[in-house]
Amino acid sequence: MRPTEFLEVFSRHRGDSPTMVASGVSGAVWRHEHIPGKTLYNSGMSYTVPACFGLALARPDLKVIAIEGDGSFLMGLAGLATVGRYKPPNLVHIVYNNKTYLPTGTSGELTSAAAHGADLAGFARAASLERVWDTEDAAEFDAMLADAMRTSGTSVIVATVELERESWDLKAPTRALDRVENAFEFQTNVRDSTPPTSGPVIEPKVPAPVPEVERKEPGWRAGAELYQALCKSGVDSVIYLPEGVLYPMQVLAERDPAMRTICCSREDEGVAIAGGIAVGGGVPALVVEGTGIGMSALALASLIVRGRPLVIISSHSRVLGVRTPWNDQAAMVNEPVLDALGIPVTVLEDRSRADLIMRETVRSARIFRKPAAIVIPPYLMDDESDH
Ligand SMILES: Cc1ncc(C[n+]2csc(CCOP(=O)(O)OP(=O)(O)O)c2C)c(N)n1
Ligand SMILES: [Mg+2]
Repeated sequence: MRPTEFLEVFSRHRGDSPTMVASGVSGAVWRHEHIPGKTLYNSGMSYTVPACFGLALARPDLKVIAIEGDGSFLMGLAGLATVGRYKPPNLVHIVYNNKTYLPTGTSGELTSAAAHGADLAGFARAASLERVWDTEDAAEFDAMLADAMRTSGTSVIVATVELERESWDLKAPTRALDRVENAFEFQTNVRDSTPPTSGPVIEPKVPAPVPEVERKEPGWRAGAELYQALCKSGVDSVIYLPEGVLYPMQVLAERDPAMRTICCSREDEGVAIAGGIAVGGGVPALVVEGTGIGMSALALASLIVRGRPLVIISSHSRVLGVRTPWNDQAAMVNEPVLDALGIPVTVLEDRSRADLIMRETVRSARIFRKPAAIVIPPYLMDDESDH
């Protein structure tokens, strides 16, 4: 299909659905049919789908659309596996597959793996997604998108689009789009979208009391104390990747039916999921090893630019961090990366201060509309210690 056909089909079916568009394809969607508040542009190469996934979880009353190019899709394969694991019923994932990177304003000759046999729909099926389509035909794309918009489930449509650079000059933009303005417009629009009367009602999450800790392994009593503090702070979503120090907290979050708990496949993708949850009105916490902060600089920068709150709980600090030789990298990249981004950090040196520090960190993240971090040194998880 031609790029203009792709955009025309999308405009006809999108309705009121909030749409995030990845870097690359953003320019085309913006020029063709900018509707203030409905579309978030330049949502990051691999972070668009995770952010839409987070928004879909936080706002089950909305159908959320992600559009990304083949290059972004390939960069985000780990996040695709997470979406396949949870399969939210209200996510439509569209891949604009021109098999190249950056065709606009360039020679358009630098191809992606999609031009060399990588089967994008095959990746989606391998991620255990069931509603996956692949087409080169505009009429088929029309029928598939219509179905995806009216049917419950996570749908993936890989639309192969011709490389036809002239059709990108659709409508000249009247002014450059401001990234911050666009983010706030989008966020306000999502907040003000009222659930349809026939849709599911969103119940506010009330954290259940933490179950008694039956396990005797090291760190479980400490983990329960920290998890209880997290629940009391107002956090309603935990996004984590398993790791040794914070493992008990992560297990307790998984066991708590009142906590929206998501296991991500990469921490940077987890940051983007948390950002989507925040756009949907949730209060997310990222619970990860310091190494994961090292992977997440760009994703965190994106949250800062767009004014999205996030509480980060990350293990290993630069001074109090290193117990074993293999923790050295976590200690090297945790606080230094947070500092470089201007993210405020408190090292929780004593467990008796957990309630206070978590409550106030959540408050700061929400008021400043940006990430705020609590760093957990490993000794804090020693059950027998006074800390
Ligand atoms: C992490 C990262 N690396 C590189 C870029 C620069 N970049 C912006 S758009 C783009 C191409 C994306 O390719 P694709 O998703 O296929 O979209 P297309 O350009 O074909 O529309 C690149 C490499 C970026 N935004 N982020
Ligand atoms: Mg492309």
